[in-house]
Amino acid sequence: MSDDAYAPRPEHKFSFGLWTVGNPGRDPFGEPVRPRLTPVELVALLGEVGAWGVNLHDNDLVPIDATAAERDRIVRDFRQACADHGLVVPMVTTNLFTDPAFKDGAFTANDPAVRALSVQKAMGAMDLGAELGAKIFVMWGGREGTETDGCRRPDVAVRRFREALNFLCEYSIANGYGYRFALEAKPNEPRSDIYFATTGAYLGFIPTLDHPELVGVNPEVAHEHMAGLNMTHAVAQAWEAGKLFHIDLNDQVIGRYDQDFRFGAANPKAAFWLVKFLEDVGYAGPRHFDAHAYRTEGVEGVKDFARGCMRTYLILKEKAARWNADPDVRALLAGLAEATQAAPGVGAFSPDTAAALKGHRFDRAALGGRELAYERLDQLTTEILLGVR
Ligand code: GLT
Ligand code: MN
Ligand code: MN
Repeated sequence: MSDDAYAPRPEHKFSFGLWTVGNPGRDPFGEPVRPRLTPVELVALLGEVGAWGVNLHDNDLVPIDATAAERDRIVRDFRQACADHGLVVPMVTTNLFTDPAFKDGAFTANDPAVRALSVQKAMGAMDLGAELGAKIFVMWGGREGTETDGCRRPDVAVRRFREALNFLCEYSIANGYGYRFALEAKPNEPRSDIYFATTGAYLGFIPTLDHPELVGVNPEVAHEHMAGLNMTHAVAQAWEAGKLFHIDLNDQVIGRYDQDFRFGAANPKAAFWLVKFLEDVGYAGPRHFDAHAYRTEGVEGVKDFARGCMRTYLILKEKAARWNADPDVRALLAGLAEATQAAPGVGAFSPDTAAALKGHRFDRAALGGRELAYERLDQLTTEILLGVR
């Protein structure tokens, strides 16, 4: 086991939500196909497959109607299970989408009582997470959206979301919790349209908050793909802005239903570019797999699913190192970085640099005629991925 190059180790920071390995296989057309494991049993399963962390919604662990005494007993048993199986709780979140009270959204709902309940529930989840040692608080606004835009003006929803988040940032500060909030975008499902449909939308929203330094994003592969977008580009923009606070790894075919497939299952090349980016820049946060096993699987299949997510990540990490070291790839990249004709640099603006640049005569036809060899570059990538290089 330990000489397996693709065996998960704690330093890889692989985590799973209780709701991922705990997914019983219900879909809109069919009943559950797997037994519902308890949180303690799920921790044991994650320990068995070699995960490092377990994430949760408040109600994945504590039922929404639990008494204070029940809550305390459940939390005590869960902490003990985490200690027994060597798991940490890096991230928590709150479920603001399952209960019918949230059918019109939570922080953005029209009823002020629903908005207040949502903030109250989020505070409770923050208390719970702090008790479990979590420092990342994910916010996925699954019900923050519409079927008919007659119900509210969308800019009002943005303001309501800001007000709630500002309140919760202050709550974290007042209690010394040290949370970093990670906003997770999704374009649709379960609402017809969800506000802040993409990671880019959240990156534009964060600077308008009272504590932008506490707030970043949690991009998810499937959610960017549902919007027809390039996940690696979204992640790169978040990273470059210092806002990649968490990441949800899974897979999704563009144009299909909300699939939440095992990481790399549908688009291995896109997964490769993503892993390569995360490893090249030295992303040091959790690698969270927000996915679930096919509905054909039982408990053993759930373990296969979880092991597969981590194993694929580590295989792609090895392929990325191979790509970076490949002499033909390196030669192509070095050639591409070379200027083919003398030209003034751009650099910092000054009247002199601007004048030099305006006066320079470029051989534009030569620039347009240059062959870039991206076909060869991509074929080399494909051959590395297919294992013949
Ligand atoms: C839900 C959703 C995920 C979110 C989770 C956090 S819950 O399963 O599909 O993408 O990350 O609330
Ligand atoms: Mn999802
Ligand atoms: Mn997610």
